[in-house]
Amino acid sequence: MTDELPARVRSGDVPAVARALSVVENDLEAAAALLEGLFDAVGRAHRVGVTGPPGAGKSTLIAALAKAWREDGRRVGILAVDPSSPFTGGALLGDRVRMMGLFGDAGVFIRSLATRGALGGLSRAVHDGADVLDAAGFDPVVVETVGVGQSELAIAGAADTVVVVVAPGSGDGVQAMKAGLLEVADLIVVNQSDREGADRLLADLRAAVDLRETGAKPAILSTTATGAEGDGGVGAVKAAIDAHRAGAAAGGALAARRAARAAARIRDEVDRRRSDAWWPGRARELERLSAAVAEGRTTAAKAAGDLLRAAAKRGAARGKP
Ligand SMILES: Nc1nc2c(ncn2[C@@H]2O[C@H](COP(=O)(O)OP(=O)(O)OP(=O)(O)O)[C@@H](O)[C@H]2O)c(=O)[nH]1
Ligand SMILES: [Mg+2]
Repeated sequence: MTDELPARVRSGDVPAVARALSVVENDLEAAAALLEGLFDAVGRAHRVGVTGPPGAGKSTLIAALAKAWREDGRRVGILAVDPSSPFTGGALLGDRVRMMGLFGDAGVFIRSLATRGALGGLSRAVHDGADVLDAAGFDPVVVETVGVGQSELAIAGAADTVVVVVAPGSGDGVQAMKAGLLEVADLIVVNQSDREGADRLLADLRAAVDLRETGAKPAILSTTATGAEGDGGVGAVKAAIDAHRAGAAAGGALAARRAARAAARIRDEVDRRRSDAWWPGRARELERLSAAVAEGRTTAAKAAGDLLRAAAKRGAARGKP
């Protein structure tokens, strides 16, 4: 990494932002150094997580929102985690944005982060990538994830405002809600409201949210992100996203959420470093115990206990705590 990369990112230089995101994606040590040059410029952007079942219309909605934000003069940064699969009928976010006529607009920055390697690594890359876009002056910074697993939920939950997008039929919106999406949603959008079953889904979701006894109840809106008369409800979603942030900032919830996010990042980093320092030199022990577990002679939990006890004994013998 060159010394001037942080300065160029801070000035909003687009090629520098692209390069910084490659650093974040590929090089742990260089990413840490890069972020040291950015941290005091981070924290201004509104981070918006958009998640929901495959094919609900997340990318289409984000592109429509981006167009609306551009009309407000805001520069929009977008990270897409796990870009569209051929199975969902979804399209690449970049294609959506192009269709909105935003291609070539330097005020919209889009990047896909691949789900390579461990999910913990991806989560870190998303946080770091959002920091880069934030420092570069993009506001809002939007992260699209397909919210099906708990870990993807965790990534989406690392936002100031979480928008859950569901659609009639697509993976059954109510089912997705049961899988925990309802708990992380600050705003629920029933998209594809032009399609059969949208009213029913809306009613079901309203009923489910009304049953909630704890926590703030998310607002529920409906959209036709592909466009309808007027703006298909996109303007109301944009307003609700802004209103959530304003309310959270005033009530202290935003600061609390950001502190929790920071704590999670610190813990992840400590865990990673401890793990990286701990495993080398234990390959043979691991191999022996793995065979024992695989052959049904012990359990994985007991094997882990054996490893930790042996390490503690050796540490004590060397006079270390
Ligand atoms: N009828 C209708 N179709 C829509 C609407 N919004 C999106 N679609 C279509 O639904 C399909 C999926 O849209 P995407 O925006 O790619 O959905 P996604 O949730 O990002 O999909 P993945 O990223 O693959 O999970 C596309 O064919 C869109 O054109 C809508 O409001 N009405
Ligand atoms: Mg998508």
